[in-house]
This record gives sequence, structure tokens and C-alpha cells, in this order.
Amino acid sequence: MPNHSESPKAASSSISLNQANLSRLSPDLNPPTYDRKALKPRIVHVGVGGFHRSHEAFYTDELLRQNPSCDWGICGVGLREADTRIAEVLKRQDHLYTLIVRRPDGKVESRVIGSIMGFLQGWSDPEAVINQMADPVTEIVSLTITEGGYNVDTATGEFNWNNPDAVHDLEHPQTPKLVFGFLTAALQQRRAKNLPAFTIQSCDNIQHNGNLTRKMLLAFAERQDPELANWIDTHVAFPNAMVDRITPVTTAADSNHLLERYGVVDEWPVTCEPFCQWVIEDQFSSERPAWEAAGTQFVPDVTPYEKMKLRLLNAGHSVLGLLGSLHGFDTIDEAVNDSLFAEYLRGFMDIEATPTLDRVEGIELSGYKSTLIERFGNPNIQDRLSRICLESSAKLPVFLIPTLRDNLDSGGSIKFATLLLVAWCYYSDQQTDLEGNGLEIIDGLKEPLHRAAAGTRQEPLSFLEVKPVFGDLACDDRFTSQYIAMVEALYETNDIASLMKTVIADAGL
Ligand code: CS2
Repeated sequence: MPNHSESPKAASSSISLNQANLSRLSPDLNPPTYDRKALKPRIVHVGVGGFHRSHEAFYTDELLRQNPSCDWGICGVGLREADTRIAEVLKRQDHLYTLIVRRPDGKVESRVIGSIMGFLQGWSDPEAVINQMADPVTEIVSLTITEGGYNVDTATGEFNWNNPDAVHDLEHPQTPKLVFGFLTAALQQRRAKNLPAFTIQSCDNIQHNGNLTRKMLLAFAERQDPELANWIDTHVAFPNAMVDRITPVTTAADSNHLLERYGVVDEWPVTCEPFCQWVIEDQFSSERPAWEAAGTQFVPDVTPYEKMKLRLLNAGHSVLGLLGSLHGFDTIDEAVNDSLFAEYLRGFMDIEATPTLDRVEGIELSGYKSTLIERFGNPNIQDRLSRICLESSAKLPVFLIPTLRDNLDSGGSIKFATLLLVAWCYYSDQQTDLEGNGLEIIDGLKEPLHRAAAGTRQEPLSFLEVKPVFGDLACDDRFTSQYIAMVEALYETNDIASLMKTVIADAGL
């Protein structure tokens, strides 16, 4: 959740953002032009973080502006107690918030988004969430629950029954904790009432995110009620999708900007870049919004788009995030504006990631990569490396390790990716940058990663023993000899820049 503890200090003349005050707002804030009262909660969205608010809620708001007779509204859902603050803020603001789009040239465009119309708290009132999902008005349940939220046992790729919450959900189907428990409880009701199924739309950065959601939900449902599992298998659609918009953590400066510039008190706005992309497989259980009017692309197969995005953008972020953190950088633009880091990033993308990608209809990869470097360089986004590096144990197995494995299989270059894993080992071991300044590490596997990495001086491959992340990578001799050589060099010299230069030089760049 965004670290946004300070609320803007309101002056007596300031306007609180809420429905009643919409007509008093500056037109420059582009308040909704449609009748919010006419919206129906046809979408239930789980995980109302910054990304949902800059992406799906934005696309839906755009659609509503273009077609005022459209009635697709979003009912937000939080499943964790940590969602209390967003629930309270949205409630106070009648679920309105400002999206602040910051361009690289310094221009800022803000708009008040009106597509979210409610918020339900799964941790304190699970029944309300289940009933809302089960209500015939709901046609889509969409998810932004992060890479780790799919409850995958990364060592096997299967549903993780070691998670006590999964067992709890089997025993207490009406008071679930995991999203899968909520979905089966709601789908059970719909099946019992002979209602059509809703579509489940994943909006997370995972290859084949729809297929994975389906696999995990069916595994859970199979244990709970095999007949329900069959029904889900036949009736529920899980379109795969590629989602993209860089959305940094909101800071107090974002709220202050709105207060100073427009006299508006928005307790939790969202800042993002201008670029926005959403490519979805057009397979829905029933109706869907005509999001294409708002710029969404509907395609028969999203695989090449998602692979391209995960392996270039997300992995590129991790390259800058981990190497940049060791070097002492704070933000992505700082890192990418350093010529060594830019060259390294481009080398990784051209030499290691690109050969593993499939052709993408209508996209010229070289231009896509240049655009990525421009997007990363946007100085007004202030995307912190701490955001990029958080939960690396859930990200790197999706963003980076598949590229490394493909290159191991094909005999391709592995040095750029290997140095990244070596940097991650040092980062997890020392928990400081190379100057000894402390780094705040947020990761569900922080302790196991630290313990494994701390054994590196005695046994250079020790970090790779974290099997849920690395699987059997340590069995590949070409990889391990490269890894050991780089670990020894980094631990001896504490000099990441020289190692990066060597990788670039060895690649003949
Ligand atoms: C980032 C993503 O979490 C990460 O490491 O790479 O959040 C990225 O900013 C988004 O996927 C952009 O679409």
C-alpha cells in the first residue's frame, strides 16, 4: 500500500474532494462529465491500489466520459486490514480521487476519476463482498492482488496448501481470507440460483495471468466442492491480459500539489506517467465494457504482448532497481540517466531478453525499447527503487528467471541476468548499498533470502538454495560457473560498476 501517512493541511478556503463539491472544482481538474448516480456496480475490483486507480478505473472513467449512457461502475474491494485507510479515504471522498499525469517535459494534467462507486471491506464484512460478487449486476470481478497474491507454490507451480489461510478458507467458506475463497463462495451462490457466471479478469504482471487465476481457483474449488469446480471450468472466462502504466507510490507532495494549485483537499491522489496500455483477450463470460473506445486493445492471443512487457519493462525495472540500489541511486530516472546503467539496461534488453521474445503484431521492438528508456527517464515520476525492489522474490521468477532459463537452453548470453542475481544476493545479504548505507527490504521471503545469502562467503552458491525462487537453477553448470565468478568478484571488490562494464565489454558493446 502506498506510504501516504500525511494528509494535506486544509486552509479554510480549501475544498474537500467529494460529490457535493464537484461543481466547485476548477475545470482544470476535469471532473467527471457523466452522471455517477446512474452507474451500476457491474465490476467488482479486488485490490484498489495506485495501479488499479491509474489503469482500469482510468479506462472505465474514460469510457464513461465518451459514452454518458454507459453504466459500468466499479465497486472496490479490499481483503486485508491494511486496506482500512484507503477504505476510509475513499468513503470520505465519495470514492472520488485525482489522477495526476506527469509528463517528462514537466506538464501536469489532472483529472478527477469517478468510475469507482463503492468500497467493501472483506476483512470485516466478508458477507457483503460475497453478496456483491454474487449479485446478478456483477459481470466482471477483476483483480490486482500482486504477483504473490495468487498463492502459487513457486517450487511446483501448484496451489500452495501450506498457506494456513487456504486451509482456513476451506473450513470457513463464508468468512474467507484469500481471494479464491471469496470467488468460490460467490460463484456457489450464482450456481445455486441458476445465475450466469461472472468473468474473472486478472490485472497483475504475470505471464498468462488469466490461465494462472483459473488454475489456482480450480485447485481450490476442487477441494471445496468438485461439482462447483466443474461448473467454474465450464462457465467462467478468465481472459489473459497485459497491463501497463508506471505508477509510483503516492507521496504527501502529490496531495500538496493539488491543494496549492487548485485549493482541493484530496487525501490520496494517484500520480502516473502518460503512457498507458491494456491488451486483453476478448473472452468474457457475459457482457463487457466497450473499453476499446477508451484505448484498450482486444486481441485473440495476448501471449507475445505480455512476454514482451514482462521481459523488457518489468525485468528492465528490476535491472535498474537492484543494481541501482547497490550503487546508491534512489529513483529509476536517476539510474537510467546514468550512461553506464542505460548501456547495461539496453545490453540486457537487446542481447538477453529480445532473442527470447515472439513477434508482436504491429510493434517494432527496437522502438518499444527506446520508448521504455524514455519512460524510465521521466524525471517527474520519481519512481523509487524501493518500490521496484519490494517483493523481488515474487517478481524475479516471473520477470527475469524465465529469460535466463531460455538462454541457458538455447546457448544464449546469460551474463547480464546473472550479474543481477549476484547483485540481489549481495543486497539480501548485506541489506546495504555498496557504501554501507542501509536499504529497507520488503519481501515475504526476506528472512530466508537473507539467511541463504549470508552463507555466500563460505559457499558461493548458498543464495540459490532458496528453491521457491531459483528452482533447480543451481544444477546448471554454465550458469553456476558464471555466477560463482561474479559473486567472488563482487564480494572481493565491492565494485558493481566495474562488473557491469566487464559484462558490457564482453558482449562486444
Ligand atoms: C514494476 C511494475 O513492480 C515493479 O517492479 O516493474 O510495477 C511496473 O511499474 C508496472 O508493471 C508498469 O506497468
